[in-house]
Amino acid sequence: MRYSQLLLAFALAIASTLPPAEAHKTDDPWTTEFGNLPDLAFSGFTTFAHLPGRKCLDHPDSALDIAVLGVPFDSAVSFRPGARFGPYGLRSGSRRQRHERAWGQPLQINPYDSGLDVIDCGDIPVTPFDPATAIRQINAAYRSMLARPVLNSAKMDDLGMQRGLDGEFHPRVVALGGDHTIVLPILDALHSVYGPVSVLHFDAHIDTWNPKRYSGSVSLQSELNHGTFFWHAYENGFIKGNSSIHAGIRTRFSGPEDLDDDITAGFDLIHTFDIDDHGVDWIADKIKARIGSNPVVISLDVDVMDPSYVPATGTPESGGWTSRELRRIIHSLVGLNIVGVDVVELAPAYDTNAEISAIAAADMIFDFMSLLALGVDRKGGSGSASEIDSGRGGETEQEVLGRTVDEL
Ligand SMILES: [Mn+2]
Repeated sequence: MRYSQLLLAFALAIASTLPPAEAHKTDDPWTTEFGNLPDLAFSGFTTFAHLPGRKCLDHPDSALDIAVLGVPFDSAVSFRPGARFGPYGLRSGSRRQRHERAWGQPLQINPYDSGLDVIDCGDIPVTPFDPATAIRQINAAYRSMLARPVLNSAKMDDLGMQRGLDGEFHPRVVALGGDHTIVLPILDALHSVYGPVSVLHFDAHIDTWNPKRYSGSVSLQSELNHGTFFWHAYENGFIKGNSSIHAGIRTRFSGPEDLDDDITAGFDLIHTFDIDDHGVDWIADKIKARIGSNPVVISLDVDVMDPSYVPATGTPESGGWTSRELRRIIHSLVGLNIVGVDVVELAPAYDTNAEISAIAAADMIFDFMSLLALGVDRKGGSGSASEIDSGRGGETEQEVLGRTVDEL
């Protein structure tokens, strides 16, 4: 008899001697008086939003709809380190989100009780000593998540969610960074399922910097970092041409050539000051017109918010959006064809004792979850695309509108 069979036989023998579970429960002092109480905001295991937790990477056959996945990697940052603790910070900041009380008035939905199963899959145990291997680990883990069957394909169909090039639904992963470099292996994985995707990038920085001109680039390894990963994604064909957009940009550049490279990489740009000149609705309309019905990855660097709201980040820039402004923009994006979400660059060591950054960042994830739960507007875009001129050349918004992955 094999060792595993011996263990199983032993376990069965022990189980047969125990009383039935129900009989055991009736006289249990906790169960009798307080049984089945849900956890409170401050009690319980700290999963994201008190979601059920499972180390999914150890269960490659388990089905998933929406998975929260921590990516504690920060070995490629240019200024303050510490985003490896981002997943921990985001989970802590999410403690007041509970499925029993998660119905949001602006979007009229509870994303944790909407017919799609949402679980916290724990973290990818990325090595902190070898960035190249860490990038491969992130890619392998993300591909592992995408390769699983979904639990509620009828619901996904009902919501109009994007199918992969294989005609099947694939899980949606909400990645908790980590520094922004993690998005390169994520885009690589998503590209293998959907083909080239659009990117909606909330950030103070463009992150499309040409690695040949990026400070500190002294080797092949160093050319991949949290300021250059979108350039690599463009060069590898992971991003669909002329159909991505930044929102909230306000950093300094080497010169105008950085912005030329940015256009080459496929991005339009909304400056942080556009909110004063044009308002929230204009920004949301411009985003929807640019993305249309393309499969889109939403990548949020928490430094898009002003450092007075989110001090806990690696490269803070003054003059950012308030958390209220950003949430209103996100609320206006219902209907996007979202295939992946990440929230990155939260470095809790620079937060206040009140965890203001972590709470704001976790609330953005709540809003993204709500967008996922509300599904895709199959008409594509806002319908106001023709009124918006990107002014950056390339494909017009009308050309981008209405496309599906089949046409790529
Ligand atoms: Mn940034």
